[in-house]
Amino acid sequence: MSFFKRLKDKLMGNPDEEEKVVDGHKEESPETEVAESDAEKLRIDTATEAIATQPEVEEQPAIEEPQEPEVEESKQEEVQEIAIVEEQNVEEPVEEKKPSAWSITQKFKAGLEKTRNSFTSKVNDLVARYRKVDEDFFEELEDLLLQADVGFETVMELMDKLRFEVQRQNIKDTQGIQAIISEKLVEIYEQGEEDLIDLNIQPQGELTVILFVGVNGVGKTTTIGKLAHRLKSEGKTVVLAAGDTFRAGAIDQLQVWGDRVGCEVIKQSEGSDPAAVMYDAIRAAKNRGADVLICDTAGRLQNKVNLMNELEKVHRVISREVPNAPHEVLLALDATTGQNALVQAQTFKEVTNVTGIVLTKLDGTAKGGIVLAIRNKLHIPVKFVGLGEKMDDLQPFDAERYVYGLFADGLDKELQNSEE
Ligand SMILES: Nc1nc2c(ncn2[C@@H]2O[C@H](COP(=O)(O)OP(=O)(O)OP(=O)(O)O)[C@@H](O)[C@H]2O)c(=O)[nH]1
Ligand SMILES: [Mg+2]
Repeated sequence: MSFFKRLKDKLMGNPDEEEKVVDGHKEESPETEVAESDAEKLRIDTATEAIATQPEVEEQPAIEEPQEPEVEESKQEEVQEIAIVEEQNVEEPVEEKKPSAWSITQKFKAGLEKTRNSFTSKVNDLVARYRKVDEDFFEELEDLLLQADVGFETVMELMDKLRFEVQRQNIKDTQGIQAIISEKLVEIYEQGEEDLIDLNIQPQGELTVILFVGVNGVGKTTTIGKLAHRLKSEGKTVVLAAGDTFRAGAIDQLQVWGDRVGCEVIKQSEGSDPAAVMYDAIRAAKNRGADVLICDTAGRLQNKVNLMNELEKVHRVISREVPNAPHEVLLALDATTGQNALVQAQTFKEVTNVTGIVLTKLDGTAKGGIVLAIRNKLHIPVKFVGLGEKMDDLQPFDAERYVYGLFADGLDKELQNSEE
């Protein structure tokens, strides 16, 4: 099967396994229709984008409408409050419906928009300027990849593969080079050691403990909320431990997420010993027969020895109370900090047994190539990526969807051509 056929199956899902979800309701229609509808979606998405890239038509000046009488300030506040409550209600987890493969693909596409706009437009520009593949073209391409934070080793590996492929297929023209880059990037990402992308969840009836670590502001607490939502939607009972007793407001922030997602939050007062919170939380989780306990911790600056000691203490308590726990130590890294994220990861790796990385705020950077650098440098799997601030914007990392996010526009054509 060709790369693009495989890619298409992955991005759109195997129609035999997919459930058709229309406006939140499962449809009982024959499954072949699903395939058609997804292919249709690709066409529509492509068409919509083509329309979106048309020069904008100037809007007609609006006819002035009579002004609404001014609402008193307190009333306005009331209205706003109601709006917020309604918004939260919208986010309340409803009867869970499985998102379609294509809708997850679209999340990657949206989350990688900044990187795509910056990187792909430069690649397009390069392709237009060069037309023919030669050594100068390769060198400029190399620079572009380095600028996108892909990382030196990965870029070198990719360039070797590209040169080889271009020679093998006797490619002269720069058109279509994006497709080959995509194929080779997926190949690089998926080669080598088996990645443990799936969370190490214990068998039914046993408690799984997940510890989050990372420096200030990288998105630990937010990610915990999103992950709790994801696990709950899989039918698991989740308890949260407010282990960040250091930063003012941190406990309340986790409580807000707990309320939103519908999880119990075990907490003590600000300034108390985080290890004691963990102890309480484990007891509570066990008493309630919870499946997963997710532990928040304070943002740690890696040079503060006492904070690192504290982390070790937390770890000790957890492993004493639950055999083989924590089952996951997830390091949150902020994608917008670029190469600095790699430095943080190295330090945390030395202090604690990091089992996976959550790369947050991928939507906020134009240098989304950092995913590849992390993989190459650290050999720790990127288990999840943060693609936005909404509850369902945390997605398991997926090399194919990631590459699609980088090159969506170029790949849509290839995917359509590979229809048969
Ligand atoms: N755009 C975007 N913003 C995110 C994402 N993840 C987290 N954030 C934002 O990042 C900010 C910091 O997130 P927190 O969850 O408070 O970070 P933290 O690591 O718990 O911070 P400390 O508790 O201070 O250590 C918040 O404004 C989040 O909304 C993401 O994937 N995309
Ligand atoms: Mg926090």
